[in-house]
Amino acid sequence: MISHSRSEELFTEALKYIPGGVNSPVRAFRAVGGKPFFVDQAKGARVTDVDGNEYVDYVGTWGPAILGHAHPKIIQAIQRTAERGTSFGIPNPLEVTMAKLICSAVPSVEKVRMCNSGTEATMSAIRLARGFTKRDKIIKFEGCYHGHCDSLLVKAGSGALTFGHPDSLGVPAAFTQHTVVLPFNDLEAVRNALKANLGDVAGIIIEPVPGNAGVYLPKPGYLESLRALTKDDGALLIFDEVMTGFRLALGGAQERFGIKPDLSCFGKIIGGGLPVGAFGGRAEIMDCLAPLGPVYQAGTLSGNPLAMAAGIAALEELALRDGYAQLEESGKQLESGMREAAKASNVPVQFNRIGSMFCSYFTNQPVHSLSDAMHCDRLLFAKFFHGMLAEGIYLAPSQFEAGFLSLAHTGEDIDRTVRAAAKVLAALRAN
Ligand code: KE4
Repeated sequence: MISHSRSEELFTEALKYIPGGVNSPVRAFRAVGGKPFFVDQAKGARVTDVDGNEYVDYVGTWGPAILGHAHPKIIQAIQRTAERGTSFGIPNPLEVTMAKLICSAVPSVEKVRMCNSGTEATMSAIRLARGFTKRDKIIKFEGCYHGHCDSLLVKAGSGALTFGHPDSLGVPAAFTQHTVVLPFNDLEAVRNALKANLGDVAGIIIEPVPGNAGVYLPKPGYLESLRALTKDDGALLIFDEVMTGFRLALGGAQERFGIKPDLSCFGKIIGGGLPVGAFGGRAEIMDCLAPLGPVYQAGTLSGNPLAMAAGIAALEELALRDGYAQLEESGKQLESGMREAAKASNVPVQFNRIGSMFCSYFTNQPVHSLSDAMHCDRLLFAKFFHGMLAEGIYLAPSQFEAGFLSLAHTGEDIDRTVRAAAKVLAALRAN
C-alpha cells in the first residue's frame, strides 16, 4: 500500500503558511481531488516523493525538463557558475551566449530580451506591440494561457480554466477593455474582429499549439492565415512559445509550421529548470525597448548567470543530440499505445498529440478548441489520473493541461505507461 503520510504532514503545514498550500494553483490537485504529494528529488523521467514513492513523470515541471530532471550537464553548469556568483545586475558573458543561441535557433528573432518568467515575457511583448504600433487593442483566444498578467487573464486556460474562473477577480474591467477574446481555429471571427477594430489592434497573441486547455492543434492553414491577416492589418503577430519553444522543434512551433511571427515569447526549456523568460523578434520592434527606445521593461535578475548557464546547457544539449527525432518516436509509441488501450476499454478518450506534447481528453468527440474540450468528463479524467498515480505514473493533475515526454523517457517507461492505462481504463469501464 502506497503511503503518503509525510506528504500529508507537509501539506497540512503548508496550508498554514501558503494559500492553498501551493505556490502555483495547478499543483493543488483541486481539479482531480485528493492532496498533492511533495517531491523529495527528481532524476531523468522519474520523480520520488517524500514517502519514497517513485513515479514516471509526464509533467516535467510543466515543460522545462525536456532532457529529463537533473541532467548532469545542466547540474554541472549550475554548480560551476554558482561558484563565481549567482547574480550581478551587471552584464555577463552568458547573456550574450544565450541571446545568440535563441537568435540562431529562431530566425524570426533578430533581437531578444531576457526576463524571469513566461508571464513577464508575454506582458512585455504586449506592451512592446502597443508601443511599436501605437495601438491599444490585443486579440487573444479562449483557452490560451499567457501567464497571469492582467490584460491577458481573460478566458484564460491552465489553472484559471481548471478552477472555472477564466477571468480572475481583482482585474478591473478597465484593464481588459482592450482585450478581444476569440474562439481558436475560427478565421471568420478574426476577420470580423480586425474589421470591427480597424487600425486599433496592436497585436494578436496566440499559443500556436494551445497547451493550456489540454493539447489541440491549429487547423491546416489557420496560422498561415493569421500571418496574412495581421500583415494586411498592421497588427503584430505574437507567438507565445513559452511552452512550444524548443519543445516542438529547436525553432519551436514556428519552425514546425513555417511561420515567421513579429514577436515570440519563450520560457521553461530555455532556463533549464531555473526561473526564466524571454521575448524577441524583429530588430526594428525590439529597438523600441529601453534603454534604446520609449517602451520600458526591466528586471533585477533578468539574464542572471545561473539561469543562463542552465539554459545554455539545455539548449546546447538539445542542438547536439537533435533529440527531436527521438521525442517524435517516443510520442508515436505513446500515442499508438494509448489509442489501443482506449479502444480496447471502450472508454471514450481522444488522444491528441504533437511531438512530445499530448493530452487524453475524456470525450467521444474530437477536440479542436476550448469549447470541444469543455465537453470532457472531468470526473472520469480525475479517476483516470488517480488510477495512473497508483500505478506509479504521474500525469498533469487537470484535464486542461498538457503532458510532456522527455529524452529521458525510455521505450520501457512508455510500455509500462500504456499497460497501466489499459488496466486503469478497463477498471473505469467496469465500474
Ligand atoms: P510562467 O509565468 O508560469 O513562467 O509562464 C506563463 C505561461 C505563458 N505562456 C504559456 C503558453 C504557458 O504555458 C505558461 C505557463 N504554463 C503553465 C502550465 N500550463 C505553468 C504551470 C503553472 O501555472 O504552475
